[in-house]
Amino acid sequence: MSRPAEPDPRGQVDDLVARARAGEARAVGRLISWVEDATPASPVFSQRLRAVMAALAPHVGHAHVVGLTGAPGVGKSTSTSALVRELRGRGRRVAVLAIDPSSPFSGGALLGDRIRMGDHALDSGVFIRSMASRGHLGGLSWTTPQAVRVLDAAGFDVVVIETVGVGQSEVEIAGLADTTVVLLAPGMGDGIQAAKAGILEIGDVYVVNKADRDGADHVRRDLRSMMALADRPPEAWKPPILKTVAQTGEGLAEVADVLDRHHRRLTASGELVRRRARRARDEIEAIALDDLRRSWGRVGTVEALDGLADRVAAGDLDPYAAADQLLALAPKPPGGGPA
Ligand SMILES: Nc1nc2c(ncn2[C@@H]2O[C@H](COP(=O)(O)OP(=O)(O)OP(=O)(O)O)[C@@H](O)[C@H]2O)c(=O)[nH]1
Ligand SMILES: [Mg+2]
Repeated sequence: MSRPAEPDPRGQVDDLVARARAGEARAVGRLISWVEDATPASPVFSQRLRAVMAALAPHVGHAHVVGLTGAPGVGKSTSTSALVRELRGRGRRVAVLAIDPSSPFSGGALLGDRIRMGDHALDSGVFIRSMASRGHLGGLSWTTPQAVRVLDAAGFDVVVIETVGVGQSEVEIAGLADTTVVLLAPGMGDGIQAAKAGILEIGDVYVVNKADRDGADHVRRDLRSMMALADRPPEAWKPPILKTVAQTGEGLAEVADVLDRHHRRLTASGELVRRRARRARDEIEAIALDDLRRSWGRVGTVEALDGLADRVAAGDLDPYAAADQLLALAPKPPGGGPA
């Protein structure tokens, strides 16, 4: 990865975006690297990111963003690979972002994923990228939505975000995706575990994988009875519970069908637009708060915050008045719009 001394001129960004849109995988990969590089507070990289995002903006909104989550070992990577094969058979261009929220490094699991994904290595209609989450804001890095933007603008019909369901990451992925697929498997904690993890609220589609093993029907029954307790308006989407054997691809055609059906439903009801606006809202907020925090660093507000904290702790000042003082220290945002 090259580290330029100054931001790339706008022309270079436009050229790269044009090449990405023409289907050049290297250009897509480069843009995602730029997105990742921008995470540490660096004015040079973040200025470049701004230029990239401005160039992409007119081209986003086409891709169906599918989040796929589930406990470690349920078969997410195997399922993703099988789903990619199914969607390719239907002529779709598919991108996969495999996010590892558990560590800032790409570990052994991701290496294993790469081998499994190797099936698609020579297919230009498939783009696969592993991203280590830096846990910048919450479990999933906020670079994820930016990477999705790159893939969307590059013309992929489906973008699959695959992440292991630990902690908050599955809730966050549901916030990023148009359609959230929750994967389960027999012998992995089953339904009770599911209820605990709060996955009953996030799934648009449930898939019981490893249906070749004993207990898959039991998991499905458990899930179905728990979902029956949920309060849903009669016209609401009822999350289907499918069964698959990801290793052989069995059941993946049904998964692809249901994904299409959900996408059509979201589009027709206007929910797609609402979900995307909600997502954009979160993104704007994250970027603005991040900028604010960084600007505090620049004007020495961290020291001021320490001082204010001491005074609040001593009962000398109330936290609201302290927050007002802190905000008053932040420099005003540039008035001229994006650079
Ligand atoms: N019997 C059976 N095994 C499967 C099936 N799908 C996946 N597996 C196996 O289950 C293991 C885990 O599969 P992965 O696809 O790596 O699961 P994962 O959810 O991506 O795992 P992590 O990335 O570690 O969270 C592998 O040994 C797979 O070969 C299936 O349908 N049936
Ligand atoms: Mg995996």
